[in-house]
Amino acid sequence: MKHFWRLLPLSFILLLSGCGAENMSALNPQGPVAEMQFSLIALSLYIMIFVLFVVFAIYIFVLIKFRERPGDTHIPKQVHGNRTLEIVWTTIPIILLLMLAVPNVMDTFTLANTEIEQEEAEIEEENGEENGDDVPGSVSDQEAITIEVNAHQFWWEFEYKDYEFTAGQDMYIPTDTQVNIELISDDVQHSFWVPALAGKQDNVPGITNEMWLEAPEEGVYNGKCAELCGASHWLMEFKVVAVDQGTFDDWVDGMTEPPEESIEPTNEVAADGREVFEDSCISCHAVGDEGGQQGPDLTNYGERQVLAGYLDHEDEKLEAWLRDTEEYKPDNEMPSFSEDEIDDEEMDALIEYMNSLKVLEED
Ligand code: HEC
Ligand SMILES: [Cu+2]
Repeated sequence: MKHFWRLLPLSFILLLSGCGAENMSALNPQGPVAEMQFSLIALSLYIMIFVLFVVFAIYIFVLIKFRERPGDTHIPKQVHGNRTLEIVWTTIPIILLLMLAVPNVMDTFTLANTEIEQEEAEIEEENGEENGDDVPGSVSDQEAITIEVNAHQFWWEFEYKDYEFTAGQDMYIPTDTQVNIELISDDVQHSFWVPALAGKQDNVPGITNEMWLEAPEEGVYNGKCAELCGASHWLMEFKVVAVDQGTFDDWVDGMTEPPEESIEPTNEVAADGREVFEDSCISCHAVGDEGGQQGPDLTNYGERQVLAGYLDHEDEKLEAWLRDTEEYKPDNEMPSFSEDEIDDEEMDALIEYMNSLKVLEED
């Protein structure tokens, strides 16, 4: 263990890379909100490093220069106060704190104001014809959309306010568009966190918290609950799926009016599956505008990135989940289904039906 200390930098790197999983790192910011927050982190880090070096340099200099030397019994000159020094060491911290405070306060207001980008977009639109097209990377010219995020033990519900429908687990958003987010909870406190897109904000029962984010590029951004909310808190994951505007419009159409096949399947096996679904599942899960809201909306289940937030989206996993939900998410609100309730044949039909639940055309 003599060289144990050598492991320290290594463990630090491992720690950082653990947080740096693809598309799930605040250190790899995407979009205006995350970039703004990252630059604040960077600014305070640089200031702290500067202070650290200056203080340690003075410290080491003083240690060496004024150390006790053998045979030196002379007592140094005794001083009381030094106006110049005191002014210097009061002014420098004030300047440093101002350098921290001004951008922090300004960005805090920008981030709290969900109208800001919208207003700028409108102004841009008004001036659009006169000064030509907008600057790339500047505020978007699309209208903002609003999503109400209702966090549940242990899943996510996304209500698209402008379109009046609900989606579960996967939050689709159009790229380069401001997405205003209203955070609520009906049970306990949760926290909505998509590290690559924006800092976290709490979902608090009885309060609506607001934030906004914007994704510059198409892709899947991982999100997670960041507030201990129960036994399966650590499995309470979701995805933000950023797609181009055209795909998003198609998705919205599909979610508001799912394909006929999802409601009355022509495929015989899927039709049997739909029956099982109507018997056992529809009271909690909606497909289209039919069904309960006690569990995630399943209108686009076939296109889910993962199952129940974190399981691989495979038939075996779905069956295992339905047979024993407790095994995969302790304390979750969904019942398990034994073979007495749903036999193997019905199970296969149900899975076939579930996989057919898609709203986007396959290419
Ligand atoms: C009492 C209400 C209830 C019933 C009945 C119910 N579920 Fe669920 N279901 C839930 C809840 C709540 C969750 C969220 C669990 C979690 O992740 O914490 C869920 C999650 C799921 C998921 C994962 C969703 C996703 O987006 O990945 C699937 C799939 C699912 N249920 C399918 C079914 C099927 C199929 C049936 C019928 C055999 C069924 N459920 C019956 C409440 C219910
Ligand atoms: Cu939670």
